[in-house]
Amino acid sequence: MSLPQERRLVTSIPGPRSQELLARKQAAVPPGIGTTLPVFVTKAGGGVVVDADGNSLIDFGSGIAVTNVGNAAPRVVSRVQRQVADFTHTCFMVTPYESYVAVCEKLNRLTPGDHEKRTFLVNSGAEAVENAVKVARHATGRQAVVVFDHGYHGRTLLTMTLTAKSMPYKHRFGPFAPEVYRVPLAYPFRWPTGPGNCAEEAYAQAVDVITKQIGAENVAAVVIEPIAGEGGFIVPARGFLPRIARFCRDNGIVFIADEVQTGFARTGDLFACEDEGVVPDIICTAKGIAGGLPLAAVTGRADLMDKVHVGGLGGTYGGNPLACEAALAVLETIEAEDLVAKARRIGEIMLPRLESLKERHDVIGDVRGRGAMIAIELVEPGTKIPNPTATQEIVKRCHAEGLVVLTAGTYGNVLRFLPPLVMPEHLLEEGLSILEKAVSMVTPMA
Ligand code: PLZ
Repeated sequence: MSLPQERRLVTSIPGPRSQELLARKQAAVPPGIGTTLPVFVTKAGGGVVVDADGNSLIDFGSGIAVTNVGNAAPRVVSRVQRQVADFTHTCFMVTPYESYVAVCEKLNRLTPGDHEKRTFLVNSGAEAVENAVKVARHATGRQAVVVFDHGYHGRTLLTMTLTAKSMPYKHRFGPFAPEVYRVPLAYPFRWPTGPGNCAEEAYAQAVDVITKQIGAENVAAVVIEPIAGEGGFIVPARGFLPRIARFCRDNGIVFIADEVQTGFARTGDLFACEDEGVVPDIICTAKGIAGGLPLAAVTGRADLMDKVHVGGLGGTYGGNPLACEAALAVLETIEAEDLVAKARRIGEIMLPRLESLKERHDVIGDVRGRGAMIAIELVEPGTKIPNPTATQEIVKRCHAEGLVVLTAGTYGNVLRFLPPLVMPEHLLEEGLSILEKAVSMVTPMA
């Protein structure tokens, strides 16, 4: 790793050069494109991002769960460099190339289930989810799509409709796509009768809506994140996902796992569905798949995928050769560096420290997550009332100290941690110390 793996602050955050660039951004880019932390990046790698003022920040965001293998990861860089000099694009649908096929073969082999599969490649997570729904509708001849409370699936018309949260994703962007129905998610921390019966009760309620309000025979697909990402890193109560998957199987409904955020070793398994042995009919992947190059994939049962007529799927850039080379490098890196184990180790370091922080500060209502996908949910002390104000204050302090952290959650009260899986442990520990200090400054000890 060529970049020094250290936190180093040489200006305030953001520094003068970043502030100048921010002013240019504000004049050139609409405010609809937000900024979490206005430092302009010049280099990144391992566990750090370096900004235009020479500050080196600890990265607990991975560009929203993308750079699992690290930024500018060596294998990604060398494969992409070779490819960019050979050819940059032909369009796979015009004149194909091997790397696209190799990525599809690997995903067919590595995704859950040993049934026969097919994969095709697109550009973004939203595009993958949207295509998965197209395949499910085509294959079943049905139209309804079932999604969950707190779900996030993208910003296109269909995926924005599938997304639960109005502000900022849907507000004044309607009318929305038809035939989308929402059912409860087994959210243990907020389940009215407590976490104990959450899986069973949420499942019963979901099935009630599906069978009584929609009609199971009208449902093409159920789309679910095995851990809800933008919705607040909600790990569904154990047993919920397998029950939903079985209901789908029994009713001819295509079970689509949106693993856009959870995929590629992030949760301590290659895919999050593996944790409960759930085998989706279709799995959507993106983000971590190509180390930062834009790529996404739809992998599904061959009998479903093969139903779509010749030419019914595609796009100009889907499976761009640079992105495919990057994906092959990512898969090599995950294996060679055992990033599944690294993700687990990150969880083993983070969870106990966060649990002990929760003991000391009752502003933390819940600590949750798996592997390197970890979050804390902030509440008004002694209650479950969401505390977005404290969340923002903690984030501000972390940013000022050179720790990149992101928020999430339907109520804007979740701090989420997504370190690159190659993060050196001393930076992980240092990042946690910054967070602990920020929490204690915002909320005195209980
Ligand atoms: N499905 C589960 O997490 C993207 C959104 C960032 P795209 N999440 C980050 C933002 O605010 O736009 C995401 C996801 C899940 C689908 C998507 C969509 O993936 O690559 O952003 O289209």
